[in-house]
Amino acid sequence: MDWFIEYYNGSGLAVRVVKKLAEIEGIQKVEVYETESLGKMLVIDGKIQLTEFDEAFYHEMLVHVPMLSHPNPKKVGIIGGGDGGALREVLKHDVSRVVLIDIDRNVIEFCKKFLKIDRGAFDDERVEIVVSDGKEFLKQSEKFDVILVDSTDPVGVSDTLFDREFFELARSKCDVFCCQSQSPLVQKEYFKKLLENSSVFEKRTVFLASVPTYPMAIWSFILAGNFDFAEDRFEKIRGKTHHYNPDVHRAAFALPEWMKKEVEGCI
Ligand code: AG3
Repeated sequence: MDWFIEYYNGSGLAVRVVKKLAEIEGIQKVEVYETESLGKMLVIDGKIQLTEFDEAFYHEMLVHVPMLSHPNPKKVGIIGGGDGGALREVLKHDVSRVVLIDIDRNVIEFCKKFLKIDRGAFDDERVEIVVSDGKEFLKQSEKFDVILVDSTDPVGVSDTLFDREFFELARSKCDVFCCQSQSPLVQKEYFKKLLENSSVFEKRTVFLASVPTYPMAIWSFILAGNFDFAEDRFEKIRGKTHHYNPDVHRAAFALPEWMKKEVEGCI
């Protein structure tokens, strides 16, 4: 058996793989592996995007924190997220329309076929799939109650989702916004860039989640716009989550001292 290794800055994560299930190269290199102990694993351009072992930790936090911070989210936009994990979580809410905008058709088709973590979400009648650059899409799109950004690292095709112009557009197109904002430990420059550019929102904050297969296991998210935690609405999704609950939601906003120093002056 081989080891798949993702290297960070002088450290990394090794995952033993049983076999490669599929690979395709288009605008990104997309690989799906069967691993020895973490289930299936999606890798894009050499970077681990998810494993079945802990994808719920990430997707549930990216989705339920903002969804329960909006009073009544009916229309949701997901930028990126071609694996369908975030889409699956959004559909647990009482939504009427979800548009998923991913730039890479291969990711969507591949994940549908080999990963299947969407658990049928792609076929839900409330869902529309758009293959497009997220920023270009927003320039002409309708308004959403909630916009979520489930992107890859800001190298290559995701780059446009990290600049100020993108955040300005996003602000004009939703009430509540949430994006993944990388590892605050080993990807500080990405995190800082997002923090700075998201300042176009009057109100914004950072929360954290443990995602063991992401760089250094601590992942950050930015929540922005007109958000306010409506805890009572958890009743609607109670029993449907693996990771998320209101205690975890509240705790995610508690930042350790080193992190407070990182965001000091920005938030
Ligand atoms: N995208 C955010 C994780 C990026 C991980 N980066 C890395 N391993 N260098 C997750 C997409 C899953 N829907």
